[in-house]
Amino acid sequence: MSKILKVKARQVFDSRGNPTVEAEVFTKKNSCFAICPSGASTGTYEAHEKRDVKNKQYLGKSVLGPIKSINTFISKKLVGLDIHNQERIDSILINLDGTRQKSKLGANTILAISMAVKKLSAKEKGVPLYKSFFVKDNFKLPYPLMNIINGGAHANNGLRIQEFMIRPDKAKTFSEAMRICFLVIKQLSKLIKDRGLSTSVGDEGGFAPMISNNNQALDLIVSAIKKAGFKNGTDVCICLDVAANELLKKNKYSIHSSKFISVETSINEYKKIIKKYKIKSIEDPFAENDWNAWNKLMRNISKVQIVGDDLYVTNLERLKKGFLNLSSNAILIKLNQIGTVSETLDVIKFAQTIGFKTIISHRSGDSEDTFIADLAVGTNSNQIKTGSLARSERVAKYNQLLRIEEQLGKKARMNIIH
Ligand code: 2PG
Ligand code: MG
Repeated sequence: MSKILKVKARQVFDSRGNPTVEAEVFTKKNSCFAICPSGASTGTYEAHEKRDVKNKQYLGKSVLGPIKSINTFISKKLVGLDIHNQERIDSILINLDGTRQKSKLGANTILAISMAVKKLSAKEKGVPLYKSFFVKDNFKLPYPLMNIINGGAHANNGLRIQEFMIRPDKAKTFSEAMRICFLVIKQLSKLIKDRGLSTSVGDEGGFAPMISNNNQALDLIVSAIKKAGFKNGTDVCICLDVAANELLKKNKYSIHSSKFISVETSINEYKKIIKKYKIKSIEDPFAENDWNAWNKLMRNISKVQIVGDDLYVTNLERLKKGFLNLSSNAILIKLNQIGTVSETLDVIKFAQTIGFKTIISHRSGDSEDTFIADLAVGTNSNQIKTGSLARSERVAKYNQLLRIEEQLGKKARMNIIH
């Protein structure tokens, strides 16, 4: 047993320059800190992110209230607890809040502590973080879902789809996966420049050229894959995050163009682009309450990974509903959608039991914290979505996975993809 001495929080900044919570937990000999990320295209059912909305010093975005809660009464409640008893600590935090969506204390307040506790427990045991989750051996590296063109709420180019990603399905090692993505991105950069467009990047490090048509973006990616010497659909696969919550109006969607069309017509359009561009994964193809649309899509297509993000918000109850409704075959996992490490692990375990692929994800507002890289390996998650090879807060996660791969040495294996 190793007792918590104190918890200290401070306000730091995320990759969009917004204030966020950093919590540092101390035992007698050690300390660890963790930083909470923040989303832009958030789901209605996500746990609450608490900010000082009335404090105009930081335009209502500061987190001085959450910091104060941690430094005063929350710290007191945790002092003396065993750092290795994550579930007990998390359940105390959940009960201290006592609301369904953690609206009293804020999931950002709670999660920063929960992650710091997990890190410190591993440090006290002298094991790397990835070895402190439920996988104990045969560790596998996740396939990167690299977001190389940004649109939607993450850029201001007018692209309807939020994330255009590549996944290097044929890579045999994580380093090779990185090399393949690197080569495609360099080609894409050239192609964008050749068209006289800007190669500046969006919130997640992907290019954000001023194009407003999905197919134009997809054509660019197909050319980049080819120019890099790979085959689209086998070596490298195109994956999308539509973030369709943002594209819904009166039961109609404007996913494929600015025109709002029915679910049935949207599905037909999906079928066309899946075929034309050999798309292998689509996240949030429809909105968070449109369970029927999700089910229709699942029954109409095959061999495509359908990922629930805003649909499930890393929430066990919603995942169970989606499973019974045949809504998807994969789930995106974001710690701050639910608010504690223990609840996140429960969702991952359940998802894996029902045969869903688990994809660990960053948020569009993120930080140098690399917790999710270890989480992906330590939970045997098939994929990780953490932006492009640009912006240090994104690259930091990939670099951590390279370190883990090196540590595992000959034992390192890639996860299964299909
Ligand atoms: C998403 C995420 C991460 P945000 O929609 O999947 O890419 O974006 O953090 O803005 O919700
Ligand atoms: Mg998403």
